[in-house]
Amino acid sequence: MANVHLKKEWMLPERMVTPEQVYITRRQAISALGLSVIGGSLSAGLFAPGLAEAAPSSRFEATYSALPRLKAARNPKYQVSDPLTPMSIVGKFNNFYEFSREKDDVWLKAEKLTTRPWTVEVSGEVKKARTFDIDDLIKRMPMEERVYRFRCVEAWSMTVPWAGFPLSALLKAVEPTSRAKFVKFTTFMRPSEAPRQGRKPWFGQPEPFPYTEGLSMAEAMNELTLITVGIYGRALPKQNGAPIRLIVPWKYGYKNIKSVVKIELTERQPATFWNLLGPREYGFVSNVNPRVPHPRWSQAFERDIGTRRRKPTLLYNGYEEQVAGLYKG
Ligand SMILES: Nc1nc2c(c(=O)[nH]1)N[C@H]1C(S)=C(S)[C@@H](COP(=O)(O)O)O[C@H]1N2
Ligand SMILES: [Mo]
Repeated sequence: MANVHLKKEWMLPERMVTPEQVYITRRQAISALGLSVIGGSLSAGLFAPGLAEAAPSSRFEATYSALPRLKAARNPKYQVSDPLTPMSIVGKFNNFYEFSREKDDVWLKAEKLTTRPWTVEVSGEVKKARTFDIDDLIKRMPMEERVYRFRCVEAWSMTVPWAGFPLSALLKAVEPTSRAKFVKFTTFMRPSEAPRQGRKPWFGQPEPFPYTEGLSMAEAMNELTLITVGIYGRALPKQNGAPIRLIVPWKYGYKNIKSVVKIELTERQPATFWNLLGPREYGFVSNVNPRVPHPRWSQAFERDIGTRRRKPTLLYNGYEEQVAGLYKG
């Protein structure tokens, strides 16, 4: 089993991202209570350490090998020269804030998520709004496998084979109206399964669950935009966003919303989770761009979580040919 405990020093947790005012508010609140806080370790000290070390890796293997296999032929058009990132890493290094602020215990905490029955409502500015049962949807849509690069805003990256179908195929089926300008995605809201969703605001703003994301119609219709139900030839593991998530490989990782229950076509640009939390740090568009630093770190390089190599970040994460046209002018 590959070592999944990555060095911490190059990890830039998105939790550091909570807007500066929130931290200031928390600090002031804490000092007002007469508690002491040691600078940067503020958030680290407040949360229990990950459970991954304590759990046997056989638990991971067992859960993973119980996932149903998916039939999806690899589309040779979408290949990447970087080596694939092993599932043992992809499945144990996750951002899924409904379950944890850490990365290495999401796979254990997400076990609680019920993924059947599961429906996805497709509604809003469409002529044929519908609620799909996940298994019907999988049967109905043209399934394929694509190897994509994935780049988190925290400057780590991976390369994996996803299975799914173009979002455009689903949108065509519901017939968007001429007023549809954006697509809004929403994750489940179930505090009984995902305890962080029920957390009371604590010295500052609450996190705006359910998690939401959005794309413009043109981005949603782009050939690369993939509704994803599988990885490495099996159904998605819970920690990776079972049973259905979005993959938009030219955008930062947080746009790749997990465990989607609703897809809504809208006239107006929707609010999104990270943009609500940190509007100055997380824009709506969020295209991977090595020349545009995050306000608190450079985006010029990234760390591959599989090979652990540092490599230069590519404009649009290497997908310039497919998407540059969307952003001309
Ligand atoms: N619902 C939901 N979707 C989410 C997140 C989340 O916290 N909740 N995290 C995002 C972030 S920041 C990243 S980097 C990717 C991580 O996907 P992975 O765990 O499959 O690598 O999921 C994205 N989708
Ligand atoms: Mo991310």
